[in-house]
Amino acid sequence: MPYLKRFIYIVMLIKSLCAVENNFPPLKNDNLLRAARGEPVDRVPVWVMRQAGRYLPEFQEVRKLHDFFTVCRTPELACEVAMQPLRRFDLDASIIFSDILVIPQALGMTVEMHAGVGPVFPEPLQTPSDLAKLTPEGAVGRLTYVGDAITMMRHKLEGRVPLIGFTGAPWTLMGYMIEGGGSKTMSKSKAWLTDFPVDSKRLLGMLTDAIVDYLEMQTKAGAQLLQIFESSAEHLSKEDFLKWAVPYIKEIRDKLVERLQQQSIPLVPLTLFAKGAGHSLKEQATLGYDIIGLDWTVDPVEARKQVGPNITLQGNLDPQDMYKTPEEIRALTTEMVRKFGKQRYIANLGHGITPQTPIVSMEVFVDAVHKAL
Ligand code: 1CP
Repeated sequence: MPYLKRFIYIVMLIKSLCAVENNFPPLKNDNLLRAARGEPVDRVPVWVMRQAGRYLPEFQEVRKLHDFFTVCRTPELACEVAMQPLRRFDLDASIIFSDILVIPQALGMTVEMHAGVGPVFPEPLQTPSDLAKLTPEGAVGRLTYVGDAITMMRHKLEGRVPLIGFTGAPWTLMGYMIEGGGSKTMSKSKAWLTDFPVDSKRLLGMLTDAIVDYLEMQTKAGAQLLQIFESSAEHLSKEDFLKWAVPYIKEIRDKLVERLQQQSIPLVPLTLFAKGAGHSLKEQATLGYDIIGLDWTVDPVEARKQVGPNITLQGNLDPQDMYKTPEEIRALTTEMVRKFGKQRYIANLGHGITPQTPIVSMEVFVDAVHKAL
């Protein structure tokens, strides 16, 4: 029996190492990864949150034929839409097409995408007794389609640019699961934090464990950088952010490091994007993340002072600036890049690109980043 166990262990180890290698084509443009590691870059790398999305007519065409989550669950379709922005723009990274809400789905919740509304949970969590309905066992096994899409995308990219994987962070996912969709106030989720602190911790812990499994799986599938979206940090006070978001974000990184070390799998760079948490950059810089994403409310020079020299910053043009004239976009982008500087910097918007953004704005933004320095 011990021999059988050892044999299975060795087979699994070889399998996981092969998965990491996977014979992917060599990387031609590694500026993103070099920026993440603090190495010199040929040019400032740029990508855009939601770069595959509704502002692209070719994305709309795919969506006319297929439901949103069908696109996420079908690796060919997920790769096709992830490739779309790369065909148009000289981007330095690709991001796998998926959504943060696939984790609540894997935990047994129904999530629908309603046109013009966004995500809707027909049966959100109403009271702590609803936690019993969640199915954390084997959750990552219900997300293998994301790993399959990542592996396929690495091959389709032919080494052109690195591939980013991502997840929602626990507080943000908890918010969607309780509110039943996007919310302007997060009032129900905040009420959970005060009325049911023990159950809130249980839910956040359950999400943390699922996220660690999910990021491990994405790394093995071939993701070259991982971004954690704590998009709903903006609803928390500094005190609550440090209490209800930060410990889980730290735990995710610590557990992932340990898990990958045990299997001798190299850790990829990690980005923390906590929207609206510019009040806690110093604290964010202590969590072991390589890159900190900034929204547009944060001044680049001030952010650098707060995080110190050993962290890469990402961001942070206001997505609404993309509705300005090409001349204005170029001027604002150039100014932004010059404030951040060439080292340890990844250009991006300060949040996702919005659906009505003109295509020409993206062209100008990407070009202005590359020409700024
Ligand atoms: O009908 C459609 O086509 C829906 C539009 C859409 C798209 C293109 C949604 C619904 N999700 C996505 C893709 C998506 N979502 C990506 C793809 C990769 C990329 O190109 O960047 C990513 C990274 C996300 C992440 C995501 N989903 C976040 C975190 C980032 C952020 O914007 O803060 C959040 C909060 C979601 C939830 C979600 N999914 C979709 C919408 C419209 C929303 C936000 C809803 C709301 O809060 O009101």
